[in-house]
Amino acid sequence: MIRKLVLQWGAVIGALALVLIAGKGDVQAGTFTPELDINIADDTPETSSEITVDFNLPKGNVQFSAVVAFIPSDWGIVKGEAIPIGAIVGKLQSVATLGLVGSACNQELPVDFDMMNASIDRGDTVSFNDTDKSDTDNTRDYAKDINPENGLYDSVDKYPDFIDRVFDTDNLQPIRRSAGMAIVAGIPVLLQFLVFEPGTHISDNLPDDESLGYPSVTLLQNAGDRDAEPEPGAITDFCSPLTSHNVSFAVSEDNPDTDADESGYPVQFSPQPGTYTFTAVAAGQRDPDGDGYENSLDTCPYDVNVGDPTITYDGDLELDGLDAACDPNPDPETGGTNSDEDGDGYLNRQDNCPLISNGEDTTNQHDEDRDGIGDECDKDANVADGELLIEQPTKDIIIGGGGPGGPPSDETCTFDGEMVCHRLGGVPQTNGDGNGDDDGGGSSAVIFIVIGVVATLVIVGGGAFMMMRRKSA
Ligand SMILES: [Ca+2]
Ligand SMILES: [Ca+2]
Ligand SMILES: [Ca+2]
Ligand SMILES: [Ca+2]
Repeated sequence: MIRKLVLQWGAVIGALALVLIAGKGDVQAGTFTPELDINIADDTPETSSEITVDFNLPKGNVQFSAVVAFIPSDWGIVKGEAIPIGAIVGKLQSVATLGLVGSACNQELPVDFDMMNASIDRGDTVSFNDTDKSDTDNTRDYAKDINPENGLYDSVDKYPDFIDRVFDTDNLQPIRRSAGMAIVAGIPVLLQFLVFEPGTHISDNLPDDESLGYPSVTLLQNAGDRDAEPEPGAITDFCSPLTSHNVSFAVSEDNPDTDADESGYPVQFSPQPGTYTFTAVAAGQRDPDGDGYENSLDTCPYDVNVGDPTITYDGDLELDGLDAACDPNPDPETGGTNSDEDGDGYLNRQDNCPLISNGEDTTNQHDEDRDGIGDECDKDANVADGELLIEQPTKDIIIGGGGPGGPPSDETCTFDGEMVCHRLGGVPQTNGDGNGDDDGGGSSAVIFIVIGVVATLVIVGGGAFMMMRRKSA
């Protein structure tokens, strides 16, 4: 434990050192060193056990643009249909670092989610928008409880339609989905984990190697939705550090918001004795000028900053949010202090073109290549600027003292007389368990689908700033 703390502090100090160097004008790529730790409460083979995942981004790192976690294919999981909708299957606690209303990144915000088993019926959907303008509550459909009114958010009972617009492949069917809601600054924030079959192509920028296991995708709000319309909001930056602590329960717990009894359903089963590798693939946001600040944080994405945007006044003496490297009026004595320099409705620190009007009456922040720089000021609006930093942390978990590995048996997967593990026919067992053999489970050409136990408060696709563009209450 002490060693781990030392390592973490080492990472923080390293990141700070880089920021200091970058502030002096050296061109370097942004730092991106996400940390993954996974622990299992009970290492007994073929039993239902709680899994804990910690996924953190140290201070000074560029923010995530995407995270997909992979669960070894030998892990056994109960299929989504075998657990009641609304049952609590886990919880996630996170601490995000935010910049509010154009200020530096100095707001720490703890956010907790109870994760509920949620519908995977893609034929029965709910919108992320407020489609019923006749009511007066201004609540968006995903955060309502009207259809049906049963104590569950409609985004638990129904499949959010925007999910299909996030991925680079059409018509992806998850095996399992869990959803949680937290109210942040009056905004209902939806967090989802979706688990897909091994080899599923999630994003053009991320690997889809079948041997990695089952991809578990984390979605925050409707980030990555190609049809989403941004809005000015109070959250103007989403910064590091970011911590997340995610617990996937051994068995489901009762949801206090419903009348039904949803407790005691197994959530997942450990495999046979062996060593299994969990993998996370994370992409960091781009930083074309190499000053250490990703485009969503950098108001001068093509110029090395004078100061550090996470520190108040640094490089921005008049506090308008524009770094002096590209601020047309950086002098507090003679310049204007304009927190919305181009007057387009987006504060400078939220605006993806802070010097060119691209507000809601024009292109509304459109960013074709999704690099965090709006089309209106992007040197090439069709080619993302800056390197995509990819990191792939792993964690080995030993079950039953180690062994040849393999999925749990049918008997293990039986609950209340039903075979509850999800199985796919005709799909060869993959070897993503890290034990270097062919799993020895040849007779069972059976795949056990694994829930999204690995997750973090991050997003696939368009970057963290979608969260900031929800209107504040
Ligand atoms: Ca810059
Ligand atoms: Ca300034
Ligand atoms: Ca603008
Ligand atoms: Ca762009």
